[in-house]
Amino acid sequence: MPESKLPKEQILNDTKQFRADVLKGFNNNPKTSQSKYFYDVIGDGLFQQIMAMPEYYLTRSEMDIFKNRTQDLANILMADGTAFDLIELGAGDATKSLFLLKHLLNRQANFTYMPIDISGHILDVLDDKLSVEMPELNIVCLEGDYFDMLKRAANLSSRRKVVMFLGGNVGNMEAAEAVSFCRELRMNLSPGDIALIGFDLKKNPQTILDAYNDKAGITAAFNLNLLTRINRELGADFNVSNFSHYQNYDPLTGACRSYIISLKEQDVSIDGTIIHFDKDEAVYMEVSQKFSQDDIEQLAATSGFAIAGSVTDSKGWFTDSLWVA
Ligand code: AVJ
Repeated sequence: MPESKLPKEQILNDTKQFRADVLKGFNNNPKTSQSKYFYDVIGDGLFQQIMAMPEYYLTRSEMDIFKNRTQDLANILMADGTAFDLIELGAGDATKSLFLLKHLLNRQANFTYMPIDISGHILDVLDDKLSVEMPELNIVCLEGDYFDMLKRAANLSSRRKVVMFLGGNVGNMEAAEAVSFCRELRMNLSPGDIALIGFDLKKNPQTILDAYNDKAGITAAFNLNLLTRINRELGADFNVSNFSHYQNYDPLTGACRSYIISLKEQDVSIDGTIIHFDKDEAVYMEVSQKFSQDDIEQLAATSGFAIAGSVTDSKGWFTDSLWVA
């Protein structure tokens, strides 16, 4: 839904939360920000450009899995032969899942597709697209918070659940956050249900760093756009040219982190609150965590899942791991 079409109260609440989170983060020491705020209309467009850049392999790698290893994915999902609800967290335009949906329909799997997204507009577009492309698909759109909607899905039907969380989005969580997310996911599932989660794998460190430090500067623009968003929505006066993007990858921990660096000592006003920046001070923006198979097994075990299988792209760069509750 375009922002202008949201109910007025919703906009006020969202802005209130945004302001509170931004002020809290910029008053932290070290200063921090939340990556979920990258995605305004301009940020969405820049992320589309990121997915199309030569260095950003993640989308192509997971697409390779959904295009070319569809049968292996489906075999695990259909192993027990019973009907199921195929739930997708943050479905977006479902480009990858479309291959799986088509394959499942061809095999006459008995399932309902339930995309969950916080954007009702995105779900409307998806619903229209799928009813044209796959008129025989059963689809129930769920608009709202992931776990609220998982509870709704459980109330709607008592069928087996398969929950997909693709794109390496779990990588945007700090380690402890990822554990609590997976535990909460487990608590919302029943024994025998499946989680299908996308993980970007540890690989040559330079390949990873390049994906987040592209030559054309699109990732830099994506990060710096948050300052422009804060200026526009919260009445701040960031001079964006006084900041630069800095990316770091630690091959030992697998953490790929982005920062914004203040190029000089400066004061910025955010909605009347003055924030001081030292020269070369860093604001921590985002983690894109990379995993080994061991890391994945450990995360599954600590959150109460067993691994049913995994499907990896032809380069061995990205994996979709299937966990049984
Ligand atoms: C949307 C979380 C998969 O971390 O790779 C891309 C976001 N940030 N470039 C990622 C992102 C900078 C992306 N995910």
